[in-house]
Amino acid sequence: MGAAIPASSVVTTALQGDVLVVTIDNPPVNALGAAVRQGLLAAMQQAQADAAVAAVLLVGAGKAFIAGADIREFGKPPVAPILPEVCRAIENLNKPVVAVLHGAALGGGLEVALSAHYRLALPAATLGLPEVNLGLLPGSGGTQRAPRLMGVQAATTLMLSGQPLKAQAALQAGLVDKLVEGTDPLAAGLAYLRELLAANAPVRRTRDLAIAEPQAALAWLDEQKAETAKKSRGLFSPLKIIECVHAALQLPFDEGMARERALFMECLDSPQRAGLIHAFFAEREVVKVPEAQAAQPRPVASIAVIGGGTMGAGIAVAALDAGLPVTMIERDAESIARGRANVEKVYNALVAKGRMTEAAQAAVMARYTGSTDYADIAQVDLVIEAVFEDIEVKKAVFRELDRVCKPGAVLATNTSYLDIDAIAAATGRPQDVIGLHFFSPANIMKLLEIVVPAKVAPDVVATAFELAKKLKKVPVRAGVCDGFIGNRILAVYKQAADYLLEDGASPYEIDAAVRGFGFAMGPFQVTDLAGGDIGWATRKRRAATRDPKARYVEIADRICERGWFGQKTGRGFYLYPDGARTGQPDPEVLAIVDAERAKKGVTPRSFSADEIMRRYMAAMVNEGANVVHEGIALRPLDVDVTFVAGYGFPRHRGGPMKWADMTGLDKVLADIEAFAKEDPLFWKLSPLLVQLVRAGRNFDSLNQAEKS
Ligand code: 3H9
Repeated sequence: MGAAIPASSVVTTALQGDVLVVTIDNPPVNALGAAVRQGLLAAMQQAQADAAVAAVLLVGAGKAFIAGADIREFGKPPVAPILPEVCRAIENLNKPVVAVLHGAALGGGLEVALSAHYRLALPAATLGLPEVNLGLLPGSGGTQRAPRLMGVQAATTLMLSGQPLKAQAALQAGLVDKLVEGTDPLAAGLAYLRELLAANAPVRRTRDLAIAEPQAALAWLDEQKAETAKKSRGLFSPLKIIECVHAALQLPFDEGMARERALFMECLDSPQRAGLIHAFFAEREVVKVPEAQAAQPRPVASIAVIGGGTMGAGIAVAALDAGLPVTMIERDAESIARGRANVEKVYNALVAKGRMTEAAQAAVMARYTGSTDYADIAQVDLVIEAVFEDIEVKKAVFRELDRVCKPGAVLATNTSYLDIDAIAAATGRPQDVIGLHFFSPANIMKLLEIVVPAKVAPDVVATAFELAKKLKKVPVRAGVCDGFIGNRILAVYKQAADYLLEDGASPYEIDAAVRGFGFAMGPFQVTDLAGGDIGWATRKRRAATRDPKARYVEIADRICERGWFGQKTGRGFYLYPDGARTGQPDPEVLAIVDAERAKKGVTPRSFSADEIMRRYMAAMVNEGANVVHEGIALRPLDVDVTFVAGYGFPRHRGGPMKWADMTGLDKVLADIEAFAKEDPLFWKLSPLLVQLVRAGRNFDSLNQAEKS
């Protein structure tokens, strides 16, 4: 710590009697950027040097204590002092240091608190080490100090889950010393410090504590290692966290810290860190759309859902869970009963699992009304239509809504691919009509595509984004086209998978390659889960408009013709004997595939997992580029969020466009050019991809350009 450190505006100090109050004030969440680290270190030097200081109180201004390291700094050259050094200075101070936690104390923020000698929490505090969610590990002593304070098992679980603890749980776990009522951290902190000083409380360094029952802890940790390797499915940092805790058990504190630092740097350098941090920021950028920034949302205090099928019921549950009253409209008494049963089924399952009480279920269902009469929704603020996917049926519903709904009500359709401009045109108020495309099960899946037709008013778009927040969804703005962002791109890479199948890869090889990349399921498993009949119906509907020159793979049709629709019929691309949920390869399917290849005159060739993924991803990225180029997605990051939140794309790869950036756009382009030699009609380079490669730019440059 040699050179003098400049005073900073983000960390201020003030003497209150003999207590030096050190306030971290770096909105919005007091992240530990370089200036904060410098300020904290300077404050410790000041406290050490000033004889008038008897003790130090660390307090966060605003809503958080400290939400962690400044994530924006990762990947850039480090600026001194690094956080472990700041934490060491706090811990080494010869005067008692108290941290008072009133909001988020996360990651490096909690590590600062663990370096203090005493910790006080207010009820709203949340304490966690969520670094694993960013591909990292706690890198400022968290892996060494948390086990000393709360034991190996609780600390490891905290770090591997990334889930924060509420104040009460943190108190029980030994992470904080005291919990007091109140909302004023400064007053509470000063009162606590006074108590400590009155009692002559000593400096108490976490580093000096011994870890409880080290032998048992070591044995438990070894078990966790195998378990974690299985559960983390290729994730890099969870096993590194275990290694750090091992070091905490087996090495002196300073050596443990050195080990933690080395492993932290490995995580920092990993592509998974880059992917996960991209996903973190992208999820926060997607809400920044022009309409939501320009207009105020309309108030939404009540909702109607038209249609009580699986989708309508899921949407109703999502709205009920957000505390809204819901009226569901159905055709007749029988359909109302079915819709209500679909909603109740969700809550019954929660009650059965002990995750909801019957009284809570009754309270939620009291906000739910079923009706056959559109007049009952005349006063609702927002309507979501979820009826059969047929444009004429939907137009009829919207004409009815136009007739009954109050002026200014938002009229939304949950269509997956129909033309929302045409649906809006069926009403006399197209400015109020918008697409809200939920994903099934709608009460669980995070993604909500907000589809913006030509004539919609900006405040209706803003209302949709506000609703998404209330429903705890991840909203992505999409333009009108067949399939919007997600299903449009899916159709293309599914086609690439079908071509691979006909050219020589088995469905099982393709699914395994896709799982190996990090998806939970491959495309043929997804078809079996969703029901093969759904895609079959779409293909039949589109047969008349299909380009006769385009390659069409009939294998899925052959399978559907046999009534093999996947899990629900016991067989599809896989066999599901006795209602099994995991499929087994089916030799008869392979025979069908062989027969189709023979019919088309295809001599099957083999594809490695890498070759499969190159085609699969190239198709996804190329169509993603088209979607951005046409303005269907605002930015590449909107495509990324769509796939991570709605299509099982591995979060640690950031999304398809981030994957392409990390792979190199020139490489993706060269692949597409090579594939185009076999099938130029399918493999048409996206103009945006060509432009970017020519300019030596990547997709992220478009994300950044939109920000400025
Ligand atoms: C770490 O600490 C590593 C150390 O162990 C070792 C170091 C050596 N940095 O989420 P919100 C921004 S790793 C920079 O919408 P909320 C966020 O982008 C870190 N910026 O609010 C957004 O900006 P904008 C471990 C950050 O109230 C704004 O703050 N910590 C950071 O819904 C508001 O965020 C974490 O992983 C940050 N650390 O939720 C915690 N955090 O307005 C990450 C937020 O421009 N953060 N921003 O879009 C969170 O979980 C939530 O932000 C939090 C607040 C719960 C705190």
